[in-house]
Amino acid sequence: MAEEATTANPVSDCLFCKILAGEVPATVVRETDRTLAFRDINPQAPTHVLVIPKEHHPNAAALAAADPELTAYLLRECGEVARAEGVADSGYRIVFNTGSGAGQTVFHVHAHVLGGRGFGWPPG
Ligand code: IU
Repeated sequence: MAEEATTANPVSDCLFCKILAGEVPATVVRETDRTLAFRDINPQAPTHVLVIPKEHHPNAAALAAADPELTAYLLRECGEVARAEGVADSGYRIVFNTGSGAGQTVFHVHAHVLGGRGFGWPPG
């Protein structure tokens, strides 16, 4: 890793803020000054990487409302991860579960970048 991950406003009981602080382990695949990308511990596809901003925002809508530029940056990083993982050409899925009813379990916004297999629609 190029530098120690930090957040501007860490939330003490947030799992992903703990990953950013190095307090919880993660397999990091890419890091920039604003984002961290790491492998999901319970992968749902051959490629399953989570991309998070270093700033804590609870979900995608909150991030977009607070910082549209960082939202675009996060999406661009998803594309970079897909390219680095070799799934950009075959197609991949970016998922933001938003709210517990949609399956969100960690309330620090994260994009799931899934690839390496086919995907059905509608999603499960
Ligand atoms: P969700 O969209 O909030 O459900 O996604 C949270 C993800 O975080 C989920 O896929 C977990 O497998 C993943 N995860 C992780 O990668 N590392 C961890 O230490 C924990 C959960 I706890």
